Order: sequence, then C-alpha cells, then structure tokens
Amino acid sequence: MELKGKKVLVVGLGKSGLAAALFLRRRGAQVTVSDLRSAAALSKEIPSLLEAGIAVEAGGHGLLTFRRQDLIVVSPGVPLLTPELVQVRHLGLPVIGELELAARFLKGDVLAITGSNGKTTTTTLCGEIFSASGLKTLIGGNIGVPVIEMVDQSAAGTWSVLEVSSFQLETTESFHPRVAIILNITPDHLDRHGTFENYVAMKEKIFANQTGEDYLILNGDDPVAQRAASRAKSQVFWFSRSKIVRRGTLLMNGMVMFRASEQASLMPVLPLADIPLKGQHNVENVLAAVCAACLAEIPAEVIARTVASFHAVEHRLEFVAAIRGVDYYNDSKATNVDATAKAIASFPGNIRLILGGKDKNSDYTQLHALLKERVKVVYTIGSAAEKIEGQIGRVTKVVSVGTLAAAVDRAATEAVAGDVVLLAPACSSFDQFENYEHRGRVFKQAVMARQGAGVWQNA
Ligand code: UMA
Repeated sequence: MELKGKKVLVVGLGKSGLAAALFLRRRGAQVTVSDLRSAAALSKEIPSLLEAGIAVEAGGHGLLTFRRQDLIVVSPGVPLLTPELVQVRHLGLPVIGELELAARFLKGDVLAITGSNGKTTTTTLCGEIFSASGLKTLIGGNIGVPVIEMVDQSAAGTWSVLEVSSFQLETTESFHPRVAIILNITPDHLDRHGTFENYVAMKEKIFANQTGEDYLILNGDDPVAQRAASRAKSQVFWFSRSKIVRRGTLLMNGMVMFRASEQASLMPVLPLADIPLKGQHNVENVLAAVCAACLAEIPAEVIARTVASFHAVEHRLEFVAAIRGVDYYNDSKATNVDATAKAIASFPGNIRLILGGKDKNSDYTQLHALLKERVKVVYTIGSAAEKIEGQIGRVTKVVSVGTLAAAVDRAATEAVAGDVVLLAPACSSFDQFENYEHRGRVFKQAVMARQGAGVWQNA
C-alpha cells in the first residue's frame, strides 16, 4: 500500500491514533488528526505531532476536514456511526481501522485472540509460550500496544500475538490471522454495536479472510462461538472442559490433552492441577492457548513449563492482599456482566462485591442466581448504581456508596475473616476513571492503605 503523498486523516488521538499518525507520517503521508478533545486537553500530544509535521484538528470533527482526504484511519473507540464518517463513507472515501492499517504492513504470522472475556489472559499466556519456545514473538493489540506500533519490529518468521476487540474488527477488510481464537461470545458493548447479532458478526470477522491453510480455534462449550464453525473456511479446532472434542484440546484423567485429528492419538500436555490460575474460565483460557501452541508445533514440555509458572495478569482476578483474614481481589477488567459472573463463580461464597461504573446497556439480572448463592452484599459505585440496584435489589443486599474508595472503606469495615472483597464491576470505568487500569490501581491503593490501619499480632 503506497502512502507517500497521500492525504490521510486519523480520527481519535488516543494510543492508537497517535501511533498510527506517526507511522503514516514516517511513510510519507500528509497526515491530519482529528479529536473531540480540546487543544488544551491534547497539550501533551500536540508538540510531538507538530514537530513531525502532522496537522491537528481539536475540539470536534469537521466534515470539511474529513472530505479532503484520500484515506481515513479510525481509532477503535470511534464508532463508524459518527456522522462525519457516515457522510464520507457514503461518498466512497475509504475508511479503515488502525488494526487494518497495521495488518497491511505486518510481516510474519498472526495469532489473533478475541472473545468477550479472557482475551488478555490468553494473549499474555500465548505470548509467553511462543516466546519461551524460541520463536520471535511480539504481543499487542487491545491488550494495550497498538498493532501499528509493532509493524517495524515484525519480520518474516515473527509471530504477532494479538488481542483483538470487536471495535478493532469492525473496521478490518484484509486482516488475516494464521491462527484465530474465539474464546466465548456473551453480550457486551451493546451500546456501540446496537444488537447482540451485530456484536457476534464483528467477532466473526476475525476469520473472514482465513483459508483452508489456516486454523480457527473455538470453544466447544460456548453455544454462540460454536455456531461460527459452519461459516469458517479454515480448519476448525476445538477446546472444551466437558467434551471429548474431535480435534483440539480437552481434559481427560486430570490431564490437558491435545489431538491433531480424529484419528490421531491423544497427546498429554500438562496436569490440570498445574494450572495456577483461579476459576474454571481460566481453564478454558489455558486450553485455548495450549491448542494454539500445539498447532504452532511448540513442544509439550515448553507449554507445560510456561503454563505452570504463569501468573494472573494485572487487573484480572488479581490477588491484592489478605488483611485480617479478608482476601481482596482486583478484577477491574471485568467490564461486562459475563466477566463478573465468572469472577463470582471463582469463589465458593462470602463475597462482598463492588459493582458499577458506566453502564453499557447491560442486563444485570443475569447475575441473580450467583448473587443469591455466593454474595453477602453488593456495594454500588458510579453512574450505573441506580440501574444495578433496580435490577438486583430484590435478590441481594445492595448498598450505594458512590466511589470506589468509599466501597473499599465500607467493605473493609464490615468484612469478617473468611470474606472476599471482590472488585468485578460489570461496567466500563469511563464515568469515574481514565480506564480500567486506573480503576484497578485506585482499588489496590485503597486496599493497601487499609493495611496500615488496625491492630494485628504476628505469631
Ligand atoms: N475520540 C474521538 N471521536 C470519537 C470517539 C473518541 O475523537 O467519536 C477520541 C477521544 O477523545 C480520545 C481518543 O479518541 O482522544 C481515544 O481513542 P480510543 O478510544 O480508540 O483509545 P486508544 O487509547 O487508542 O485505545 C485503543 C483501545 N480503546 C478502545 O477500544 C476503547 C484500547 O482498548 C487498546 O488497548 C488500545 O487502542 C491499543 O490497541 C481498551 C478498551 O477499553 C483497553 N477496549 C475495549 C474492551 O477491552 O472492552 C474494546
């Protein structure tokens, strides 16, 4: 793709937009960036852009700026229904996402991982296994490193292990992973995609360009992910906690096993007991990662060793501290209802749950059974608090506390030894925080601050 001299607009100046703009400029394009935020709010980014010769439109998107371009590159957080984008697409102007731009330049093979939950853990684990095997491995995507930033480091023989979101997949055209994983599909981001069907269709774009030479790994226990099999041209492999799959990864006699085909014998990879992560959902994440690693012909001993020494990813059911017999867990990345359900299901009971943030048109009644069974009290925070209380107040005790710091204080005061204080908010963070990482850090700081308070006696 020739970029020299082309007029390119980058929409959104977050991590992806900044990296895309600098990449395009390095390749000789005439670049403009447009962002809703004011020039004052962008004061950190603007100097480096101006120095690189990039023009900046701040404080809103101007239709004229959009119409003047040869190509428009959108950041993942910018919906295609943004009025200016609708208009220029109508005029036939090419509009692609940052992932698509990167895919056109990335060298080597791609392992792409999507799903409503578990993406970050599985991506990190795959990255660690691939790199432990000696393969040249790059890790990025929705996990926090824009894919466009990886292009210059990629070469023939490199594996790029990418976490990809529905937002990123929405604007892909030629993205073509050698191996794709769909971990699970449950309702999320309905505020952006409108319907669950649209959201599923975005997820399924991960294999749209795969051929019979490529692999698609699906969750045999997830009914929605399973349906993708009939639409794929690639070779479908499965992972399952409960079934004996025809080909892929499964559990038998306390072992994680892989088989390459229905006729092939089962290959033991590692004991189930060696998986160090909490929760059944993490067993699924490991099964998916093991399947991808086996398809890349990585030796079983490398896989087993790496899984056994793998630690929970920050903000994903991350153990924070045990204070006076109360365990504190940070699952700030539980930004939808299904992730919260998985977090609750990881503990047998006595949970003090912190829920809330910015609602995504979610249905919190899905949590009723688990709340009744395992949760002592829910502390609500953020703008979704009232809606959440309205939907779950009948089945569990709900206390509205407003902020995360207040939730930690209240939970710590009320908890008794044996309780678990769990931040698994089921909402995005943007009403009170910069992002879920910021929310997770605030939680951890509030918990650690409690460590200083009170009296305890060393044995
Ligand atoms: N903006 C506009 N116009 C709009 C909307 C936004 O100008 O209509 C501007 C905002 O003012 C802001 C910028 O766009 O300045 C933000 O862009 P962005 O939201 O695309 O954020 P990035 O910093 O580029 O981060 C993105 C992903 N963010 C989203 O998808 C919302 C990050 O995923 C990802 O790590 C990063 O690219 C690198 O690939 C975060 C996320 O929340 C973790 N993802 C969602 C999730 O996991 O649920 C999908």
